[in-house]
Parts: sequence; structure tokens; C-alpha cells
Amino acid sequence: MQLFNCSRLALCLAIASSAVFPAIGAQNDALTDIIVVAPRTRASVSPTNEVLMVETESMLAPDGANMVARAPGAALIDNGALSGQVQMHGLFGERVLIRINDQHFASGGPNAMDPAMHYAPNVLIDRVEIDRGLSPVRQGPGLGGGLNARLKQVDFGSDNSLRPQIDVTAQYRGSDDSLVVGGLVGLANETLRLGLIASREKGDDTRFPGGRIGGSSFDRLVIGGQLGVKIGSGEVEIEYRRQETDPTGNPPYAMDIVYFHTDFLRAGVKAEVSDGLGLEAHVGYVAVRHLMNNYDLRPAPADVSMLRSTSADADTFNGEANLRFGSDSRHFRIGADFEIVDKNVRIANPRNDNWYVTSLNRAESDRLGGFVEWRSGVGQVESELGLRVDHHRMQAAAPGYGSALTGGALALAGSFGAADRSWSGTSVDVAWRLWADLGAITPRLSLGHKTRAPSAVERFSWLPTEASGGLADGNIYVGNPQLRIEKAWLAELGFDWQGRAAYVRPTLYYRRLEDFIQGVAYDATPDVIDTPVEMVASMNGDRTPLRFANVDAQIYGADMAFGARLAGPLRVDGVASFVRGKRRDIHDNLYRVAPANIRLMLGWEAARWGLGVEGVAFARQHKVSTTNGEQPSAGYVLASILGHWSISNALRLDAGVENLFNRYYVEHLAGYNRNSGSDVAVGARLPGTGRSGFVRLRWTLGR
Ligand SMILES: [Cu+2]
Repeated sequence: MQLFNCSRLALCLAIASSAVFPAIGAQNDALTDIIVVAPRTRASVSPTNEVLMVETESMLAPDGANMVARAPGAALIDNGALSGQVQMHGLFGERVLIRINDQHFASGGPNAMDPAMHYAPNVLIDRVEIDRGLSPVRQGPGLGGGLNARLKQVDFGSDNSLRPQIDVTAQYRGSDDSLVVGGLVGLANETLRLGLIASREKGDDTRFPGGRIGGSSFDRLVIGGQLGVKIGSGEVEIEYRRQETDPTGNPPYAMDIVYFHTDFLRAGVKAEVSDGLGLEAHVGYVAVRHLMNNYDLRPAPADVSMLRSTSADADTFNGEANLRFGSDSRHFRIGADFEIVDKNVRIANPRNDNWYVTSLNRAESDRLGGFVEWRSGVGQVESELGLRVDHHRMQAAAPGYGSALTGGALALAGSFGAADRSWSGTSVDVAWRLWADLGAITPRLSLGHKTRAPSAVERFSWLPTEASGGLADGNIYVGNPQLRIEKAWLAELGFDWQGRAAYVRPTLYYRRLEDFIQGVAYDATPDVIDTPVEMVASMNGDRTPLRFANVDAQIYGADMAFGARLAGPLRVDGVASFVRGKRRDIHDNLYRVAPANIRLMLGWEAARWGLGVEGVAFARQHKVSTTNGEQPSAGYVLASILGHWSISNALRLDAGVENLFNRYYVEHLAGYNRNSGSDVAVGARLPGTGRSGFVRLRWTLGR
């Protein structure tokens, strides 16, 4: 994945000095921190603090999570080619509020084999809008920052004649022999936009210096349609997408994806009802159907009683409406939203119809929320202050199981069935962002109190399994129905400075976490098998299971984007990130936190072509979590090279070589291998891609 960024990235990192984005420095809105944009033949980006145009490695891997991981303070939690999670400022999983085309939804897999970005193939992403420290309250509750991946969409035309719009990309990558094709075709005039979106991605096992990563292949299809109609001062929009992920490997998990069949539907209106009164309302529905097993993409267990085939589903129904009183930059906004999620997980043995058990049975959660936001300013200081309150309810049905289930698991099912399996609670979020446009320098400050309600897995996992929402630490976990809501206090301070030939954008942050949910030793006598949970866990290979509990922790860090024009078309750009996460109640570190890292890009940007080299350095990570049994990792340095050529205004060619010196390296955030049919030892961290070339062609028309 480590490839060189080309000068086009460099150019775009340079933001305000770049003629490509004249508006960005001037209209600093600070409502979105960073926008990551897919490479294009023609640039057009809305105002923001920071634009990262991503050209290379991030686009090579199929998932959008790789693309986001290049932003300052971000990193990639690698759980499989299509199962990458975004880490932002040390937080990942459901703690980062991720939306696709503004739509929030629940992951279907109990181990997040389909984290939100699973549904955002790189080839379909137009841009990703990142709120790095703090997401605005109108977007819902969420412990940390958030991001919205916008897939390619047909734009309204400028007059009433219908004209075609095309934006199609094809890519070949050597390291996994993958072929990716996808994009958008559509028709639009000034009042109608109609589009079809589709992609197909297929790759073989990834190669590293030393062999193949067994069971790391992938296969994914997306098709969808979009329609927008302007009526008066309003717009009605409707969108549908279907995603079919076929067998795809997850070496850090005990199973691999057999399929995800997922449907997305979203419809809504946006209107300027009158001068100074705006209305937005949307409803959405997402249905995930999933199957995984431990024998198709990896050697099957010799003991047939250990064959597992697990089905899982998740349905999310949500909606929101808000009214804006005032202009874009001076207003009150009030809104309400709801979300209803229904999840099921059924573990079965494919050879024994009487052996099955529902580890999550009709786990239902619903949330009803309301918010107010006040956008104001005094002198040169701009402010956005938001408050939201949510009421949460959760419940789960008694477990279902087959007649072959015996022993400890049967006893645990009985006691969970007899226990109180409902919970309700209220959360309060406050987010306050302040910034000032002082010409070349824009200071910014965010203060907030943010929350996250525990997931169904954390709350209702009565059966000791490895389901943990994607931690992939090899531990067996059980939930706790009485978990409290996680809370975070955040302070983030930074500035954006833009000179004539250089820029620097540093950020410092501190996040104090209360009731942070983390695995802790199951009881006071770990490794002494004296409870039914420890009995079942030890039979499944973990004598020291963990239970989800509320603990105290803190995360702090700093990151920075910077760059300078050196001479003529030669420029240098970089991104550096540092983050530290630790418990406050005991002496331990937080699990799976990115090591310090820096990227330096040296680029030459001519009118129709560009060439760049990139160096990436990751420090070792020895601040690891003892509780989670996390292994330390060594640092490494990688180099890549790449170029691009605009063949015409419509056609652009990118090509390059990643990991130029074919270095063997291991990313700290990569998972530990669980697949025995691999050139990687079981239990070892999964290595990064070896030297690999790629070529990509993008054709745009009418856009
Ligand atoms: Cu799964």
C-alpha cells in the first residue's frame, strides 16, 4: 500500500497558494476539516481547511479506508482487503461517525467484516469530508471525529438540454493481480439528474517479499441508481445501491467472508422554503445479509465438529429533519432524528443441523434525538455551537439453539434468557468550534463533550466468542447488559498558515475518556477456570477471556500537514502524525494505536504530466496494550514512485511502483494471521505488500 504520491497530491496539499483552488483559503469555513479527493482530470472542490488529493497507494487498495488513512491524524486498521477501518486520532470502529452519501447505518458482521467503508469502493468515491476531532452534533452522536464518503454523483446541468456525464476508471495492480473497473454514467439538465453507478473489483492473494498472504483475495460488485429533481427552490433526491461482496479473505479473523448482500435506499428533500429558511429531511434504510465460514478460504479444521458457518444480518432504518433559520453563516438550526437497528447472529455447524446457536437474537436498538446549532460570529471570530440530546433503548431476545448444543454454552444460554435483557439511557453531546480568518493565518479551537452508546455486541454477547466489533486481538469476549454510555471531553487547538510559497497546518488535541468500553479480565482470578464463561472460552481456545467494561482512558496527540514550493514546478509536501492512548485507571496503553509516522513527497508538476517520489517512515510501537495481549512492532521506511499524464482533457493515465525496494515490513495496525494456508506464520502480524506496479486510466466526459 505504500506508494508515492505524485506531485498532483503535492499541488493540492498546497491549497490556498494553488490556482486550482482559489476559493479555499478565502472561504475558510472550518465546518469540515479535511476533504480527501479522488484524482480527476479537472479539479473542483468546495471550500474547506484542507484538501488532500490522493493519487497513489491509497487508490491502489480497493477500500476507501486506505484513502482516508493518508490524512493527518488518520490511520488504517487492516482487517482484510475489504474490511479496513478508519482510525482517527486514535479512535476507530463505531467511535468514528462514518456515513456514505450522508447515510449512517449499522455494520452487519459482529466483527465488522463490513465496517462502513466496506461500502465505499475507492473507484466510486468522489471525495471524503473529514471532521477530524469533533463531528458537528447535527450528524448524530459519536465519540470522536467523523467522515462522510461521497460517491460519484451526476451534477445538475446549466440549461434545460439533457447532456451525458461519464466518469469511469479502470485499474490493474500487480501485487494482488487485481482488476478494478467502475464509475458513473448519467444524464442531466438544470432540473433533472439521473445516474447509474457500478463497480466490479476482483483481486487474488496479496504478495509480500516472502510469499503470499493466504486467503487475502477479494471480490466485490456495486450497482446503483440515483435521481435528483429540482422543483422550485427545492430538490428531491432518491438513491438506491446494491452491493454484493463475494468470497473475500479476512486473515486476522477466525472466519472469512462468504458474502455480504447489502441494499441501501435513501430519499429526501432539501429546500429554501423562503429567504432565510431552509429545510432538509431524509429517510434511509439499509439491509445487510451476511455469511462467513472457517473453511472456504482457509484450510478447514480437521475436527468436523469445529466447522463453523455463521450468518448475520442488520437492518437500519433512520431519518432526520432540520430547519435552518438564517443565512448559511449566521443561523439557528433545529433538528430531530431517529435510528432503529435490528441485528441477528446465528452460528451453525454445516455438518450438524442440530448444532446452532444465536449469539445475538433480535438485538434491537433505537435512538431518538434532537439538536440545536447556533452559527454566529463576533468580530473576526466565527463560531458554531451545537447541543444534542438522545434517548437510547436496547433489548435482545432470549437465545435460540439446536438440540446438539450442550454443556456450558447451554447453561449460559439459559441464564442469559432468564436475565434482564433491556437497557435505556440518555446522552448529551456538545460541540463548539471556533475559528478566525486573519488573512494568512487561521487559528482554530474545538471544545466538546461527545458520547457513544455501546453496541449490541458489547452489550449482549452472552456466548464467549471472538466477536468484538473488529478488534481482531484473538481474545474471546463476553458482553455486559449494564454497560454505560461512553463519554469524551475534547479540546483541540491548531492553526492553518499559508504563506506565498509554503504552508503549515498543525493540530494539538487532548481527549479525556470516561466509561470508555474496553475488554478487562473476566473475573478476579483470570486463568483459573471457575466460571461457566471461562469454561466455554477455554474450550474454544482462550483460557483468559475478556469482558467488556467501562474504564477511564485518555488520548492525546499532534499532527501536521506542511509543504513548500522549492523551485519552479518542484515542491515538497508532508504529513506527520503522533498519537498516544492510555488507560487512566490502570497502568496500560490503549490497543491498536498508530505509531508516529511521517510522509514526505517530492513532486515535479508540469502542465500535462507529473512525477513524484514519496518516502514514508513509521516509528516502532512499543506502547502496546497488555490487557489485549498486543505485540510491539518495529519501525520501517518505504519508498515509492509514480507519475501521471493527462493524455487529453478527458483521459488521464496514472502509473507507478509501490514499495520500490521490495522491503519486508509489518504495519503495526495490521492484524495477526489466523489462516494456516499462508506463507505467513499463524499468530504473526500480516506483512505489507511487496514491490508492485500499477496502471490506472480514467475517462471523464461532461464533468
Ligand atoms: Cu463476518
